[in-house]
Amino acid sequence: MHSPERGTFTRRSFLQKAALLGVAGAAVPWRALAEEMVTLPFANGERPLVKFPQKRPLIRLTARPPQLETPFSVFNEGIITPNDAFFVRYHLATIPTEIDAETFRVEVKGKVNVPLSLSVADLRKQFEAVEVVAVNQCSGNSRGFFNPRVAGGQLGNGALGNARWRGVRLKDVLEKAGVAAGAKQVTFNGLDAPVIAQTPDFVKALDIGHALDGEVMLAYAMNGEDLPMLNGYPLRLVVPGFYGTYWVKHLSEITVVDEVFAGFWMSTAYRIPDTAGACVPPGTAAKSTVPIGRFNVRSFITSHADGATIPAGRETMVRGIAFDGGAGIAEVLLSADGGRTWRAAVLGKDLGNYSFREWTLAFTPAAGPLELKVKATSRLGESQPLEPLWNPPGYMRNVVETVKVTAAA
Ligand SMILES: Nc1nc2c(c(=O)[nH]1)N[C@H]1C(S)=C(S)[C@@H](COP(=O)(O)O)O[C@H]1N2
Ligand SMILES: [Mo]
Repeated sequence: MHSPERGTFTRRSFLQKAALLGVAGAAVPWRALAEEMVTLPFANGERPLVKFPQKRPLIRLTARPPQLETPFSVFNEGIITPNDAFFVRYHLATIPTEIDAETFRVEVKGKVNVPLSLSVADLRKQFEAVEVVAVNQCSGNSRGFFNPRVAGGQLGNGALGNARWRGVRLKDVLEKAGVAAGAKQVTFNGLDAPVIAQTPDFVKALDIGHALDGEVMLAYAMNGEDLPMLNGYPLRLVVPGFYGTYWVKHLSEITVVDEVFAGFWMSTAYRIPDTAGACVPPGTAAKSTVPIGRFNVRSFITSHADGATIPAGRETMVRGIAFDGGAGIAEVLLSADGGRTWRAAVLGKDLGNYSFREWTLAFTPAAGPLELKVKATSRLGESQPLEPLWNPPGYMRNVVETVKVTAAA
C-alpha cells in the first residue's frame, strides 16, 4: 500500500538494512512492524506515524515529497505548536535536505531600483527584527472529510499549527531595494524544484499592497529556534492570516513584477469559487474562481476525542482552540446537546489576532451520550456553518465540529 521510500530522509538505518538484504523497493514486511498506524475517521484513513529529521513521529500522507500531519492531540498540549510536531507540506519531490547558511542568499529583483542579495546574517544585521504569533494552515486541511469526496491529499484536521515567527518585514526589504513605479505583484520562489521539467516550479505571488503592508515577514526563526529544515530553513515567507500556500519555504527569490503573475500555482491551482463562502453546490464546478486568500473562522475541541467517556454528574473541563484570518476571536460557544443550546466559553490568553485562541468551558453532564459542538465568531461577526460547505478542490473546511462522547456514572 505504501510506496517504498528512497529519499535520504526516513528510517535511514532501516533503509540501509533493507538495502543490505536486497529488499529495497520490494514489499517490505518490516514496515508494518516498525510503524505505528493511526486511522483518520474517513474511508482509507489508515496512515503510518513516521519520524523524519527534527520531527517527532507524525502522520505521513506521502513520503516523497514529505507531507506530514500533526497528530491532533498535540493541539491540547499548548497554544503554541512545537517545532518538532509542526506539519509539513511540499509539492515538489526535489527538496533541500542540507543548506549552508553561509552561502544561502535570497535575491530581491525585478522591478526594483537596486537588486539585493542577502544572507540571513544580512537580514539580521540590516533590518529590524519583528515577531508574530500566527497560524499556518494548509488550504486543504480536513479535505478527507469532504462529501462528496474530492481529489487531493486526504488530510485530517492536523495540517495546521501555531508558532511564534521571528524575522524581518518584507516591506523593509522591498523598500531598501526600492519598488519601481508600476509594480503590481511580488513573486516568491524557494529552493525546492520539480523532478521533471514539465512540472511547474512552486512560485506564489502577493499583490504589491499586501507585500508592503508591514505584516508579511521573512522569517528565520520559529518558536525561538532556527526553522526546522522541513519547515523552510533558513528563511520562509510568513503571511499572517493567509493560507499556508503563500508561506514559501527555503525562500530564495523575491521578484517584483508589473503584471498579475500567471504561474500555475496562482492561475490554475489554489483557486476557490468566487462566491460567498467559497462554495458551490456539492458535486458541481465553479463558474469563476479567484486565488485563495485569508482563513475563514474555525474552532476545535482538543480536550476530548470522538468516543471518549467522561464522568456523569461531575464537572468536566472542555478545552480547545479557535482562530480566524486576522480579525481575532470575539466569542466561542459550546453546545453539549447537539446544537440545541449553547454556552459561551471562557477565552484564554490573547497572543494576537493571528494566533490560536484557547477556550475552556466547565460543564456537568447527566449520564448518556452527548454531542459536543463548538462554534467561534470572529470580531468581524463571521462564524462557522452548521453544515459543511463544499468546493471542488476541498479547501477552507470550517464546519462546526462535533465530538461525540458518553457520560457514564
Ligand atoms: N518552497 C515551498 N514552500 C511551500 C510549499 C512548497 O511546496 N514549497 N508548500 C506551501 C504549502 S501549500 C503549505 S500548506 C505550507 C506548509 O508549511 P509547512 O510545511 O512549514 O507546514 O508551505 C508552503 N510553502
Ligand atoms: Mo497547503
